[in-house]
Amino acid sequence: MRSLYLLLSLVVVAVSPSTVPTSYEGAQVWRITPPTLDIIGKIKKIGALFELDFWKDPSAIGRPVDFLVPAKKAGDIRDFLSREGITDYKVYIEDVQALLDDHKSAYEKPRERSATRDVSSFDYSVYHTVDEIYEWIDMVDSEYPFATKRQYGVTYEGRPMYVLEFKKTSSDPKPIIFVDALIHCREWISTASLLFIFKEMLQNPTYSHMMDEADWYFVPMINIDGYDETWNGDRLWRKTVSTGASSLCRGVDGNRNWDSHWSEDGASPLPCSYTYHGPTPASESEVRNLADLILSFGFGNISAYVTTHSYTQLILYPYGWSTQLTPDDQILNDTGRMMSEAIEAVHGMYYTWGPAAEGIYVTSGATDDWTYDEAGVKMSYTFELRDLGQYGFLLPADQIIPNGEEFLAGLEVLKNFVVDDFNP
Ligand code: 0X9
Ligand code: ZN
Repeated sequence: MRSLYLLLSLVVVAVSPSTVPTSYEGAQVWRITPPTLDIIGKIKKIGALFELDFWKDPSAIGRPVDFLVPAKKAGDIRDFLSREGITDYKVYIEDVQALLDDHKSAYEKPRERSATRDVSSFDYSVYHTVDEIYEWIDMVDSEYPFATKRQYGVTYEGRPMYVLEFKKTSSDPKPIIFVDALIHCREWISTASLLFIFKEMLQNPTYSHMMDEADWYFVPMINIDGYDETWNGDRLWRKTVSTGASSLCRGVDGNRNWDSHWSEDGASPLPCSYTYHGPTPASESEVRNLADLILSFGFGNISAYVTTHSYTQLILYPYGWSTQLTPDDQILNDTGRMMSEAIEAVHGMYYTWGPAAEGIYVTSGATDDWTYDEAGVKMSYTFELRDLGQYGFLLPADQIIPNGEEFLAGLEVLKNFVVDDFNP
């Protein structure tokens, strides 16, 4: 009886949304830079065994792997590493909870100051809650006649999902550029930097050509339920919050759930995994509704798609599911390099570019492979924004604007390419 009660309470804990902030007391982030394929294999084994949250998955020789080590697993992981002969690892983030506390106090204080409510006075140097971002969407919609908010669905928990359309009148057709953020809800910089970027496009005369020459569609928050969870429960939540009927753990990795080589390599069939691909392709309303919205433009009618993540400063393009290259590899590579150069010229930050499976690791069911193959978007990119791991997902708010400035320079290059390439 006692064990049945224990089991039931475990199930309740595992599937119910957090009501108190998740504690990371004693947790650390460790980094291993694997020198051999054998060590990469061993790291993967440790990951599966300890159900690790990889902040950066094992990929290639010499590429750092970051993972969260909860206090209660630290001893066992250390023993396992030493048994496997892995001694060369370092504690990369010493105290995750202290970093979380710093991060929290930094974003809570200045937010109280932003009292005025319009696009100009909105505070772009801090992170914003779900409701504040909804409010920003409304402000853009009401202040700019060529900006329209459109609802394209509801989330698992019933929140409205919006895309902002920026379509200045013009006698000639213009290329369409689609930008999204926050499919992984802990990657706050993705939305924060894009709010700043779209404000610049709207208000800074230097960037007015961005919306004169292209029509833009912007989804500021894909995984809205998860984002709310990161503000009110677990700051490091990554997945959706859906609950599978037979599952002990909630959530699906949105970037493994797209109907493109779904459930192949680089995605997990295990519901408790951080990279769980879900029960069926596009099982998540967040993915399904966005896919329907993209398809409503018609195959091949979107010129560029940028899905925004963090971290590690990468510009990735298809394919992720295989190391096979696309027929557009050369142009994706050249434009990736030019974006990287433009980004570096702003604040000296270096972004690596390349096909996703080689540039990072094999992943199936990701957004960019789907937009490329299924929606016919030739210029499909995944941006991984700052940093290189010092703060990881807990990037301090004072980096939002600099990160936005460099990302904007990258998007300007992409816009120039699609305008030149446009052939309606
Ligand atoms: O694993 C992911 O989904 C992405 N990294 S993250 O740290 N933001 O979670 C990388 C995806 C790479 N694959 C493709 N772009 N296809
Ligand atoms: Zn991500």
